[in-house]
Amino acid sequence: MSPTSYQLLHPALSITPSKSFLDWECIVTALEVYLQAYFQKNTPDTLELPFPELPAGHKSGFVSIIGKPNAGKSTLLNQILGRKLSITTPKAQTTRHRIFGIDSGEDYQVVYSDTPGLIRPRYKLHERMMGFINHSLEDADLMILLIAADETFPEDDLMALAQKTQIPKVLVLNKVDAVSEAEALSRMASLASQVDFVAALPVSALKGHNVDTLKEVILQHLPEGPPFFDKDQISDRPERFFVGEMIREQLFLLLKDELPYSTEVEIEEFEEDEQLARIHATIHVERQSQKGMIIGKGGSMLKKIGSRARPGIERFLGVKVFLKLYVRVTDGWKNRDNSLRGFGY
Ligand SMILES: Nc1nc2c(ncn2[C@@H]2O[C@H](COP(=O)(O)OP(=O)(O)OP(=O)(O)O)[C@@H](O)[C@H]2O)c(=O)[nH]1
Ligand SMILES: [Mg+2]
Repeated sequence: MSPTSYQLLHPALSITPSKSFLDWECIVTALEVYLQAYFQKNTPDTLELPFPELPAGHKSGFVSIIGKPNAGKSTLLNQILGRKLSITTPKAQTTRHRIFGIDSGEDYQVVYSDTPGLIRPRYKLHERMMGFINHSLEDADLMILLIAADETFPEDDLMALAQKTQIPKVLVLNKVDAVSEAEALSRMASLASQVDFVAALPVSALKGHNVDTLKEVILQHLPEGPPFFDKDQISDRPERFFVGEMIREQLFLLLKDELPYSTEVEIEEFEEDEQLARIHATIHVERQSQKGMIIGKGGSMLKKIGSRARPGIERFLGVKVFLKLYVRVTDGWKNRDNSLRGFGY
């Protein structure tokens, strides 16, 4: 992974193409020009060094959390961060994007990617979701292969993905609280024999068991390097993204059967001051017949969605929230390029 925010040279420093790159005189002159310009721009009280002071041995890297739907990837990310960032529900395919969760300490920064669960795509939204998994692996330094100990479906595609991914891999067997010790051990042994892992450990993401050990193991396998983001930054996504996710979480928790999979949330208005956030959000559905189900009798379901989502949004933003929800039919959005692009897929 090459950090774009820590490029070695300022863009202003360019060497005229007519000169040879081995023309040291030219390089030295260009450096002098750059340094003069740099120090002129930065008077002593605004001077910022291009490289911040870092403790010796500072580590950093990108870690992708990969697994099947419902394995507990988002729960693990939240547990690692010590706060709720990614939404989690008992329904599969809750996460649809790649979401950065940034864990920083004095001498490290780990940028975790929560990803959608690996499935065989059935429509364009699925294709985009699977694209996010591949994309997250392209620039990762390490892969966490997260497998639920109580999962009974075959994991062949996941193991194949792990086998062809040429970065260090850590096997994490999650939900060990839901199975016996003997079951967990035999599952670990069978999975560990299929792929070359640098480490393997059982965890309970829900209860937090072994998560601190996992963090230590990850740091051991990351390279030394500077942070990629400000140390107080928690994600790459804006607040409004997480607000949309928290509304979508309620759709997954409250709506039955396949209906949540036909919904998408779009934040239309987001105004926040020190006391209040005014948020208008539209819930898109695929068909007219689904609109009534979201609204419910006399608007009861829509009201329930709003009142269940609001406390979490208030905790997240730290202010009171005025939330207005609308429902709109966006014909077959899951399979339309334009709609998907508009929704950030
Ligand atoms: N018993 C138990 N349940 C867990 C554990 N970790 C997660 N879960 C539950 O498993 C369900 C799925 O968790 P998520 O974190 O949403 O799973 P995910 O892998 O992100 O799922 P997708 O986003 O759909 O791919 C939720 O109901 C969690 O509470 C665990 O360690 N033990
Ligand atoms: Mg998830």
